[in-house]
Amino acid sequence: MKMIHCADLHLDSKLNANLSKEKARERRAELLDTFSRMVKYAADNEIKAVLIAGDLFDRKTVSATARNTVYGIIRANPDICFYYLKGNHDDNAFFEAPENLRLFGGEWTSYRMEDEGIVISGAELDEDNSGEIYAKLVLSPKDINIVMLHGQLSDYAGRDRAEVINLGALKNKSIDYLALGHIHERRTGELMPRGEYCYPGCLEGRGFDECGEHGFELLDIDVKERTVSHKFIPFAKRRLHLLNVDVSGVMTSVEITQAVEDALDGRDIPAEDMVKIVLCGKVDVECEKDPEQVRVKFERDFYFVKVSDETSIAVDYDSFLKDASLKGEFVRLLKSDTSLDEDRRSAIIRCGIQALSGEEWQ
Ligand SMILES: [Mn+2]
Repeated sequence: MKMIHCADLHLDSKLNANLSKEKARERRAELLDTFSRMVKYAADNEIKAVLIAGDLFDRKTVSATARNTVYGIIRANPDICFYYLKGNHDDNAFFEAPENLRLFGGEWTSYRMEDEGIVISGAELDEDNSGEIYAKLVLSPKDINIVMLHGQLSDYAGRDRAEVINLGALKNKSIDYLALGHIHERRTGELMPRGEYCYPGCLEGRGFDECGEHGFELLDIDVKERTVSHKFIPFAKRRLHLLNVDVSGVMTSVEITQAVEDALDGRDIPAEDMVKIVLCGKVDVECEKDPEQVRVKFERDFYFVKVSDETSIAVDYDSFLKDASLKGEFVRLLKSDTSLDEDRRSAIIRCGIQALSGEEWQ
């Protein structure tokens, strides 16, 4: 008996932090399409249940397109049962829920799968119930118990406000698999005495804080042996990559471009992926660097490219010590200004040198 466990799809995200309006729209369509592909995977592989552990949608208000598409996909697959536990971004959008969609509420709700001895339980955490809800969870040790929750483990600093899941309070509850949602990277571990917990991570990465492989968890339940095994299935259409390029010592944008090219050579990044190039290291105050020129050079190689200049400036004060030019005078003046810290001083020096060299400020 196989099941899919996914979470944090964030369908209908705005996605406008990095992407242009057109690309954001295209990417939104892709997120929906990945959900659709996942359900097709379920249908093709005789998977009978899809667990969605929260954040199916990104916002309280869901677009008609996203809602109708999701309803349509669920209705078109009546042989698959969808178990959907809402997360902190989801609204109660399913007022006319398809028949094969199982929902949960603020108290524990359990669904027994026919003839399989498998029970799927879940509760939607909020600030009122999250304290005492664990004591109310009573499961039979004879069943194969799958429990769904959405929230963060206490040792993880989430960026969104969400209820904390008390893993300790879920021990010794006869849980075989704890299907979690909220943390966007895959994470799994032991849940004593007979189970495991798992965050599958988000189905598609959306920002550069969600780099690497994304997908869902495939559960294989052996009803006779009473075992639950699970493995990660990479499924995202595109991946995001962070490429740190140390450009210390370079003097021109051409050299920076070469350094990025060398760094890219070592990574096998497919053309359909998204790349953020981070320029780092210390560059000379007179280094001519134009991040936009670097971006334009690589923008056709990938679906999306962003260049972030995080270099700091190395000022070789000695080389200006005896420089009689205006540049030398300018550097000496700033060096003697004790009200400036080193970062600020070198930033001003860089702007000044560029201005004195007749270049645009950056
Ligand atoms: Mn989420």
